[in-house]
Amino acid sequence: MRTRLLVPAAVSVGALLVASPPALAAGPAIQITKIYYDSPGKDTRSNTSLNAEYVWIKNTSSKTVAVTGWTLADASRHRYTFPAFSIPAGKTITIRTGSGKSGTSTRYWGMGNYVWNNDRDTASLRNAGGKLIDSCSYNSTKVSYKIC
Ligand SMILES: [Ca+2]
Repeated sequence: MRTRLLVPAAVSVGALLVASPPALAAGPAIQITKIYYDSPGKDTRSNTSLNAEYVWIKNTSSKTVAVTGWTLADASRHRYTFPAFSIPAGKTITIRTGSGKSGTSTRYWGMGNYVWNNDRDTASLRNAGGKLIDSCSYNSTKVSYKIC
């Protein structure tokens, strides 16, 4: 009886070892995929201009992921905190700097000034426990956005 119980356990361990390498290679399930940091035209601080600054966050996994309490921050510690919110499998959401009506695909930070520096900055995505999930840095004035 003891021997028969050990067999399924050994099979499970083997299955986990086989499944692990592709999961690690894929990176975090929730990723920062783009930062549009230098909104077009002059930085007039109009709401339209503020909202032309944005970050894309994608759920690259095959499952809905709850991001309630997660934060997106720049290097100067401006911080957006997600309310009760989930990102469906494979979907990308946009976090815009200015004000607007937040929905399932676009969230508005509600800032009255720009968050993302036009030359260099780092975006950090942390879970509700403060663990770093993903980050993306840029350092260029030649382009207006960074594909992460
Ligand atoms: Ca900017």
